[in-house]
Amino acid sequence: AWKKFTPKPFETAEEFNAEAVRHIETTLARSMYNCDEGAAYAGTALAFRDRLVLDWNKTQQAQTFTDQKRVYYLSLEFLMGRALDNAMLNIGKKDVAVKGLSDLGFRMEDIISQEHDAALGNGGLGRLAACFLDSMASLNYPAWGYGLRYRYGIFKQEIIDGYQVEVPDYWLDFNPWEFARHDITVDVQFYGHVSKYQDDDGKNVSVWEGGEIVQACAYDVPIAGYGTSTVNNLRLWGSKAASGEFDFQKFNSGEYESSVADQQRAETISAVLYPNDNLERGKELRLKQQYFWCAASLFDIVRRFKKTQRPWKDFPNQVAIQLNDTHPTMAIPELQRILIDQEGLDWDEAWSIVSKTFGYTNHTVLPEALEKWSVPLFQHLLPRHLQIIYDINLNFLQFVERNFPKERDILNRVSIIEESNPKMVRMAYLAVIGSHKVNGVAELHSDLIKTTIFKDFVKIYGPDKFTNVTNGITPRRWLHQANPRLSELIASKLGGYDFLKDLTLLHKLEAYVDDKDFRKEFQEIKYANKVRLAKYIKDTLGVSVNPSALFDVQVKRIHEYKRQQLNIFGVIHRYLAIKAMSPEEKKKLAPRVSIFGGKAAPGYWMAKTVIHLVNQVGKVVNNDKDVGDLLKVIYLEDYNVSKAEIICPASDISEHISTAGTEASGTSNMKFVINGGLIIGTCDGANIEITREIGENNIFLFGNLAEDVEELRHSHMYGTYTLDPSLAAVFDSIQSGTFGDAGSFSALVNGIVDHGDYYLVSDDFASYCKTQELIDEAYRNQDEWLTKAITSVARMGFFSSDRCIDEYAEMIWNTEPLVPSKDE
Ligand code: 26M
Repeated sequence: AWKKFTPKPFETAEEFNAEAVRHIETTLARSMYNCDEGAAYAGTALAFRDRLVLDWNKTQQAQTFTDQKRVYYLSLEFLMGRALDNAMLNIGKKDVAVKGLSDLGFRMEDIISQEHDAALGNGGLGRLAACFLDSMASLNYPAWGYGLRYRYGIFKQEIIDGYQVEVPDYWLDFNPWEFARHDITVDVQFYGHVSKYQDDDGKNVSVWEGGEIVQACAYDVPIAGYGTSTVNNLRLWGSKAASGEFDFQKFNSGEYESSVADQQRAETISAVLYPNDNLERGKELRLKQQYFWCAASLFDIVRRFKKTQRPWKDFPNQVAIQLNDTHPTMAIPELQRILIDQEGLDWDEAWSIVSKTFGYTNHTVLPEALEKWSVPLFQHLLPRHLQIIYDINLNFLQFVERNFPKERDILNRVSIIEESNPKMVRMAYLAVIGSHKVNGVAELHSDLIKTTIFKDFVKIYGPDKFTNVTNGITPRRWLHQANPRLSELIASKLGGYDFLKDLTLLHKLEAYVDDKDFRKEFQEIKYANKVRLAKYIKDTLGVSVNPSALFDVQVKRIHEYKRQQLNIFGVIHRYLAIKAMSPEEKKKLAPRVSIFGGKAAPGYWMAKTVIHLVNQVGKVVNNDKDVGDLLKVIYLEDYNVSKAEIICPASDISEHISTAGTEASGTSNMKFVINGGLIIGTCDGANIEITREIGENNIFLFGNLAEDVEELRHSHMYGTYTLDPSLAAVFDSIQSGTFGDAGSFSALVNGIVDHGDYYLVSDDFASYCKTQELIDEAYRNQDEWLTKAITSVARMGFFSSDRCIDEYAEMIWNTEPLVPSKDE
């Protein structure tokens, strides 16, 4: 028999070093003689990984043994960022490693920054999935993430001559956080045709035959909880040619090249993350990715369930599957297919199981983002699933007809199949019909989906199928890791770090809002974080910014609805005002640094034009002697999770200024406020609930309300439309060539002047500029500003992703935590 392996985890700096050096010399086969920061990172990561893996194995064993209901979070995106600092926080012993590394001549900060970001996501949706994994593990929910193991994450952004250039993100050269499970594979079928047979009992059976097989191979990533020994699993699927398919005959018959080509075609499925965010493009490879991942995940989930030998009716009591947007909607017809074609259940029995298993989270109401797939493409790629979708639709429409016999058009409106040319499968409708709960991600958004895109479905199913779970963020990464000094200050007042597990404890900080020492320390921390960002700006862009200036930050994906154009037009307005000021007037103005960052989808020309404009404005403003320190405009290259961890703690004001009703929630708004920054924002998404929590005196709101947007748009088209005069002056300066070739920006300007100003930039411009002036004024009173910032931090307890996960568990998943036993 095997002897039980008892690990000797390091306790001291010396013991840590011994482990790290052992890994560098043996696991990596490197000599300590030339141990650089990369090797030191690897040694550190592997030393902590050893401790993680033991808890991981125990957690998985305990979950199998108790066999309670598990949650499966299906997401095409997990925007994880770096893992080492998070692993050290969750495992403990970071202090030991800091000491050990310093004995070897390294600084922990440098070692941490050696790691490549795991950037398997576009933006908010992918980062939300990462925060949810952290919270599910920290709260001890038996939960799995399922995703794709992209070889290339979101592209890296370079700014060259003021333009975005995309560079591939090959991130897998050294990744100590994944474990290839070469023994865990699933064969996934594509193309082919469906044949009908009668079985011995005369029952019709459909068989999906022919086509090609691609193999899914599991790569597992441990997800450690904070302050618990629970370590959950994130399973990412990589694609490769199936062994049966990889035709060795071809080798022997001289078709070596075509054989390798087949293999490469299979590997293409998991090669690259689609870089769109809130835009649907209907590409075949994207549908292939979706089905590949859904089929592999469902096979895995069903395989695990079948090991329990329970009857099928128990499936929804053992399995909750959450769909992160419509991207995993194929999981619905796939489970129905498994149950009827492979397990022999009849349709109704199967459908009752399927529709109790899934929950669907919607993240957008933008019509251009709603997924639709053409029926001919579907027919070609997934013929059996198309049949099943038609049957789901038929049953559903018959149900609707019975309940609404007098309504003629409702059937057309709610049909999963859009009767266009070509016909389209509406994935959001399929997701609603196949799920027992549908949720939006902030109150306003959850209300909006009930009155717009899913209005008819509220009538059909009643309002209880629709609910809200307002987004949140993990305080571990976004407070403690990103802002260790602030976290330490809070802990010193609250008597420890319990607030990292129960963020509502922050409310106790309000008692210190007048405490002199506390205020001073709080302010110093903000200043130090700004100094750090200023240094980063100097090092990367060569521009000096004054850390005492007001740092005004907008970092997020570039999208017209998020209105970076409103921000940069406001900056130009400010620039023109400064140019017209007397020296006395200038003295009264608070110096400002306007900081932008974010990626544009590679094919999104309008977004790329905005990036170009910001860079051109920066070039002019930053070199204008009349302006000096009063205004600087910065474009930070390649905004990602790790950069957000530096930027969020360093803002005075951040901008969340979407056209009302368009930003489902937003989550960076929460990250900025919890780090002691204030917000300028519209009444949109989670801004509304942030205002409710922190108080309207502590936020700068402006602009039209969601309920008025439709009418305003209508009046642009059919009424008299006058451009805001200040905005007209901004456009005049752009068009006179102040910021380089005016032609480059004409599409941007004309979209507002001539083409309906869909995002209401002109309607909100005056109120935006006015509010920016209020901010200037408020910033002059540093004492009041500080009070606002501290009060806001104290009132942000609601926005922890731990609260979200408990709400999902209670309202949607019906699951309980599995608290690890002490001796484990
Ligand atoms: C769709 C089709 C093809 C390729 C990519 C996509 C796609 C990818 C990402 C579509 C949407 C994607 O993400 C949308 C997103 O990030 N939504 C954001 O979700 C956050 C978390 O709920 C919210 O806070 C944001 O308001 C919302 O915009």
